[in-house]
Amino acid sequence: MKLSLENKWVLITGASSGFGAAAARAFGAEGAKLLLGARRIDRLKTVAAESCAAGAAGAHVHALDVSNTASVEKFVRWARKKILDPRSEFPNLQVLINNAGGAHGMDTVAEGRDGDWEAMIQSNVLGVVRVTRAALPLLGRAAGASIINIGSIAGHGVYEGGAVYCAAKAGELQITRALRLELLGSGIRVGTLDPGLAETEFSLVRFKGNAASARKVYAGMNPLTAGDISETLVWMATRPAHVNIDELIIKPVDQADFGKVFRRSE
Ligand code: NDP
Ligand code: 8X3
Repeated sequence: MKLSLENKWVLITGASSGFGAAAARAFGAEGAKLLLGARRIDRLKTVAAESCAAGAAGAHVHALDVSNTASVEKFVRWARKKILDPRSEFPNLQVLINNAGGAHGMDTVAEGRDGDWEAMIQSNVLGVVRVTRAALPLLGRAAGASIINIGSIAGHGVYEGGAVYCAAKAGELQITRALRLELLGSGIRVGTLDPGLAETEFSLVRFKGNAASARKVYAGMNPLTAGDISETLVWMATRPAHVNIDELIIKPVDQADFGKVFRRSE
């Protein structure tokens, strides 16, 4: 039977755009109570309002930089206070979605920049373990509590210009696998959702605001949407409590592999 998320607490990192924002709206539509974090607070507030309009039982926002331990700990202290509010009907975190991350640059190793490499490892790898370590004490007492990490097909292979991003997402995959071993017996479910090409702000960030380069990534093909991902996240979190969706790869039909993309002529 589908698990209900009504009035359950769901924490989403990187909720200011793309997958995270769509997930806030989708979990909101299930009647969940949302704890949303990212660096852009104005964007988070808009997402929170949209989530409430979609049906969320509440949506709260707080600044979060997953690449900074002090910021993560402050964010989770804030989340804990919200969850432990005596007026809360279900004072447990039901779902943790480690989504914050992305790619910075597409340079070869020979031309790569330290700042880009550090940002990718900090957010996609260390961000996941930092947030999970801090939030774990909040999880676990509710049946079907889940940690869902956002990986990528980049964690399952490599492409030129993607060395560090692919390494980071491969790191996320191994962290997910280790966590599943470490949490065996706790009842907490651990999974990773690993998408292929999806049109969000991902490429705009990767190409440092160059909209033409970002558009080219999706030219002539039908990419995934943020809604495809959020729908899948809700599906993973609402499986019966004894079911763990371990690793799920989701790609557009037009993408057979990284560079193997079917593009219609303009
Ligand atoms: P977006 O750029 O639209 O969203 C990225 C989100 O991550 C934003 O909300 C951003 O918020 C947040 N974020 C980035 N760095 C940090 C940080 N240091 N601390 C807190 N939040 C941060 O892209 P997507 O929605 O596409 O990306 C979401 C996840 O999906 C990423 O992990 C990405 O690697 C992964 N992914 C994306 C794919 C795609 O093709 N789009 C495919 C496979 C995986 P803010 O800037 O406000 O902090
Ligand atoms: C994003 C998908 O193929 O651009 O994680 O690396 S890809």
